[in-house]
Amino acid sequence: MTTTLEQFIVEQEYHTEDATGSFSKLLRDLMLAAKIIHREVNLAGLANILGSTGQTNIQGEQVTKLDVFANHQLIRMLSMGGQVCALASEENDEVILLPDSQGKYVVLFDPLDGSSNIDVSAPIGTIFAIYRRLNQDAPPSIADCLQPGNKQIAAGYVLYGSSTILVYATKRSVNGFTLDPSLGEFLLSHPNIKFPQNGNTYSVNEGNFERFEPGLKSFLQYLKQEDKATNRPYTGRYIGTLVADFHRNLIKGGIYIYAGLTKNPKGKLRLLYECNPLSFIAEQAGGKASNGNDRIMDTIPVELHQRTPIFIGNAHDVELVEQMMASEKIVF
Ligand code: AHM
Ligand code: MG
Repeated sequence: MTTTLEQFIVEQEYHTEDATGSFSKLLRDLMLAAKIIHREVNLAGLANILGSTGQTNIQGEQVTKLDVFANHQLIRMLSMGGQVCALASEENDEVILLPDSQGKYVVLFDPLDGSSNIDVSAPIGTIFAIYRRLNQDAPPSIADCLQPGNKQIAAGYVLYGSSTILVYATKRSVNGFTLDPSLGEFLLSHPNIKFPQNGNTYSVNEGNFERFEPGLKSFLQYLKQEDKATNRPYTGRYIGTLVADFHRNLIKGGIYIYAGLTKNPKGKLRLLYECNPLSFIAEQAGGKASNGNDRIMDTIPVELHQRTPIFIGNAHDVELVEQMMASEKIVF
């Protein structure tokens, strides 16, 4: 039997205490934004939407036309939908507060992850994290957006790849829904996702090898050695779109790494928009996410666009790299 995302959401709502429909409505708003972004992504190359806007964002990165489009769609859908009181986007300098909203939720997102892959028709994605509003009786504030990842109630991503898949996690389970373009519906294709235990993929930008700390270099060398019992050598796969690399490793088993570098100890990826939501999904799927020392989701955010190193994937791989880095510890 085929289950649509819509049916799945209604079914889940039935099992939750929040039976007011507010959370389901929020998910529907996200789903609609995802379909609109999917449509535009599939036109990239035909419509005049490739390339840069000529501007840079708060992170100093080039902003592409599709970044702007995706960001605009998400902000529009979520702020019009009435279920959120605050939003934060990787592409906006400041939080977006909706003081007149009675919305119970807060959404943080990376509208288009992997922007540098747009112009080469490689996979890109959208990542989102959902939190509860801190105080229903007070106006929303930046504090609503600076909650630690362990307060997430749900998280997900949409991967615009060979097909478009929406993976969505709650504390109950992680499920994947593939978009059937002929129906315009996301259909349940990957129920109850768990990291396979025998995966042996590693994903890291090895161009940075000389900038890695010694323990990480040792770990990468270890992965390349021959040993049948531990499935080594591992296979190296790196697309350069976090969502796509994470998704492959979630389905096949493995580890994704974006470490601190000698000149850049916090690495590149953003805690609130990229690392927290994927960490939530990883843990619900039986995996682990660490900054090299501690659980990513226990980090207390101090600023909106804060970065963190990330080691995410199968628990045994993440634990091993943590151990190897601890035994050859250096402080950048
Ligand atoms: P962004 O496109 O949202 O700015 O995300 C940053 C991207 C990630 O998707 C990807 O994993 C990483 O940057 C790749 O960085 P690098 O080119 O340094 O390997
Ligand atoms: Mg990103």
